[in-house]
Amino acid sequence: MADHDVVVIGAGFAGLYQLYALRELGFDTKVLEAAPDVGGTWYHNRYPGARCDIESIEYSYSFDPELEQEWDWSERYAAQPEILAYVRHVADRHDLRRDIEFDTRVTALDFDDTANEWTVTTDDGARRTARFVVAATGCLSVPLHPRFEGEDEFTGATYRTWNWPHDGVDLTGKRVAVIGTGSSGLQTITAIAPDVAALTVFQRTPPYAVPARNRTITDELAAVKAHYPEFRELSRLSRGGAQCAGDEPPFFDDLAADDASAELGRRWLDGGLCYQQTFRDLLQDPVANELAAEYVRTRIRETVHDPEVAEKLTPRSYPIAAKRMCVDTGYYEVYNRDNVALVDLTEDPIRRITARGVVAGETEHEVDVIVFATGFDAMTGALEAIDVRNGDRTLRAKWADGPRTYLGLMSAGFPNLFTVTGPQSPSVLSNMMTSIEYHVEWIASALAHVRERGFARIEADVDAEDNWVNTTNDTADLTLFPNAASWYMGANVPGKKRVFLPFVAGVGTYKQICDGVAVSHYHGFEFA
Ligand code: NA7
Repeated sequence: MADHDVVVIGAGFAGLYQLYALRELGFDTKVLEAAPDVGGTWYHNRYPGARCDIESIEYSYSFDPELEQEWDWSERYAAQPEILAYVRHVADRHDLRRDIEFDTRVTALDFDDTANEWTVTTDDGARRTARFVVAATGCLSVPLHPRFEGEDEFTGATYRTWNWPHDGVDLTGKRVAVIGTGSSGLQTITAIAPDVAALTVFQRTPPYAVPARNRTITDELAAVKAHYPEFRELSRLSRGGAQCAGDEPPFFDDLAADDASAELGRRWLDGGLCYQQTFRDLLQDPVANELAAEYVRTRIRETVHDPEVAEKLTPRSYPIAAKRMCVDTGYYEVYNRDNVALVDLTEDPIRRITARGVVAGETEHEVDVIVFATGFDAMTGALEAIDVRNGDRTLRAKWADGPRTYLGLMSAGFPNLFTVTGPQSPSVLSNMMTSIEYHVEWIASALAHVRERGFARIEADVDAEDNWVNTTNDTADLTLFPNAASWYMGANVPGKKRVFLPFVAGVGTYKQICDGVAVSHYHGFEFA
């Protein structure tokens, strides 16, 4: 008899809802969380300016209609403290903490093929057994710590955006270096620039950033609350798990040149990631993509006064939106400040860190503080950090050439182990909340199905998995995504196999496929 029906790993948005959903079905469920509290991403990422790049109206749970009505988001894009307050509120509201063990990191999962149960080992050496495991381990939860020569010699302070001190850091009057210009770097840079004495930004690849047009949303929220269920349903069927204002985007070739530019202008004025959906084929048609990219480049030139700096900030080496776009509030304007300097690492790579600062090219940049905003081992990192075994088979070995999953939900050879928003599902290409809720509910239904029929195990079929892996790779190859060295491709992690990790064909399409699989008696899954 196993200790639990289900162990869920992680108490972020996914783990919390998985606990709620399984509890509702009467499964004895235990959540194990490495951090001291709930929140996942939003527990850890407390750097200055940390903010979601999906709109609050969409980036929230839909499973609790009363909560949906009661909770008031203050801004179009919520800042980290507000999101963390929301997660905590949900945990308290549904009394979830009583089934969560905090400060407990799962280090190993070992499947007993005869007893059909997992042994879950944690960093305190404890072991517990569970019939099923759900890895709600997050897509961007394993931070990268690139090692720079001499880092230990630095006499100033170093911080990482991923685990920013909870009491904050007073950077007033300090000379600060920020390494990394993804979303975390951008938000940090924009937030701290007015306070610091000097800010030196070390940029390897310039991002494409679109304006957030952030604002208070009292009236908009009230309007959506009046028909939230219908609103959510549209999001579930949409491409990105969140809606973009206006009609279904046109195909680029259906537009006259002036109309195409006008569409880009309209999306730019609306702000946010919907810019990348200006044309339905923006990530398939290189001409459409280049037009959208050039539009942003022109905005950068218009905004940044120094043409040389503007050119360094201008992305040219990859298609727009093939790497995650950033949503900014005054990022480019920062470079018009006298106290901000940009170092282009493609011209002057970081050679080492010294006691006094960062040497890039031939120049030593003296600073008091270095902030690392250098990204994550995305999508596979958290699961591969756990030693997952079934006899002499390990998940790490199986995934050495890229993840292999069926629907991004299970991996053949590892029965009774599910992943929420795992690789080869839409996950990071979508509003995570929509994808999380879909997976949680799908997994809960699958477990109810297993129980009702008296089965002890569910496992992905190898042929179904091979088909799915081919489908996800083939559809990614139809797009411009593989033309960028992005974390979607694993390209930011030295030695990681470059394989496109998420499913590109959209949340609505994915839902139709997975709904169909469930209805057809879980086609492609084996039960015993
Ligand atoms: P990202 O988007 O992966 O950004 C990491 C940044 O750090 C990016 O600019 C990297 O450059 C840079 N980087 C990484 N390693 C190095 C080294 N060794 N030297 C210099 N620069 C480096 O992570 P974020 O945390 O900003 O954002 C993650 C997601 O969170 C984001 O997409 C949203 O979904 C929210 P590169 O581009 O690889 O050349």
